[in-house]
Amino acid sequence: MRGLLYLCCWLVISGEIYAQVPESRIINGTLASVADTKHMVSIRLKKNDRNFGSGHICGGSLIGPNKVLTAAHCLFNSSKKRYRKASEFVVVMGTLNRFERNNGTIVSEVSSIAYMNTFTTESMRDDVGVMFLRTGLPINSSHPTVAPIQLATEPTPSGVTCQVSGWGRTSQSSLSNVLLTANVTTIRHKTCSTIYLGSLLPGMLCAGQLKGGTDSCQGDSGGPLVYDGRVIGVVSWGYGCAEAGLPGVYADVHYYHQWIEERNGNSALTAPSLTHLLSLWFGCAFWLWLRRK
Ligand code: 4AZ
Repeated sequence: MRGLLYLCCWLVISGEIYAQVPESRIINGTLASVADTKHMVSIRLKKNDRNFGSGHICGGSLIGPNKVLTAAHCLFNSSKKRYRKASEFVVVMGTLNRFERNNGTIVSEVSSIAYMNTFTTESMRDDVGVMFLRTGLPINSSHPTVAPIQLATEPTPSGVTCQVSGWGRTSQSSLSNVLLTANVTTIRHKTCSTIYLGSLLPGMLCAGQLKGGTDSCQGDSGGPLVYDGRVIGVVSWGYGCAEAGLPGVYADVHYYHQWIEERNGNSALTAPSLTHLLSLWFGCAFWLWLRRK
């Protein structure tokens, strides 16, 4: 009983420290290979990317020529408590070093975004989103360093080794310049529920190493967890990073695959812009004026 009390105190205190000094890292990763990470994209805020590479906020996975899978929380501006506009982002793919831009690098504007509208930052429930690119992968031509990855078609077994990749924080407590990959093991939902008590919801998948030391972290969010050549998870949250007994939590791609597949970028739910509405209004007014008696 006493032990449990100490554990709770420790969790709360270290949580407070973590909240103030984000101590995070794709921890214990190795340099990624192009062959294994052609689907990896860097999601950036345009306003911070004037120095190419410095606007990186999240990872994502190319899942179609123009379609990127990421986390809903990557699309959310938590200080303004609203989702960002598609025009605030730029997506970069095809280079391992996020500051490098060469013949293989694709830099794309974002035409639209979609997110599960049940996502909340408090619960991290349904942390899934997609982005549609203006300049995606050229059709009918193979690209040396960019290729989409397929979604998981079956639930992932527990106890299997997967790879998580990203430009997220390293042990130096800053973002990584180069893409890193780490091996993590999937953990049974039931086991992980006892670790995270009420916080582990359906649609969440845990992976890590129970001894700690290897994990995804801040800046890796939205990025892929890959098993058997398919994306099975989206980096979402965790209690700190790489702490022993506290695995990373991922949005379960198989759980959300129908929603992800159904998004197609021409959502009828997209609000018409003010300029569209105004031009429609003036058009009608002009037509009526022409037809006046
Ligand atoms: C984050 O803050 C975050 N250890 C991402 C992943 C993990 C923890 C935190 C998993 O974006």
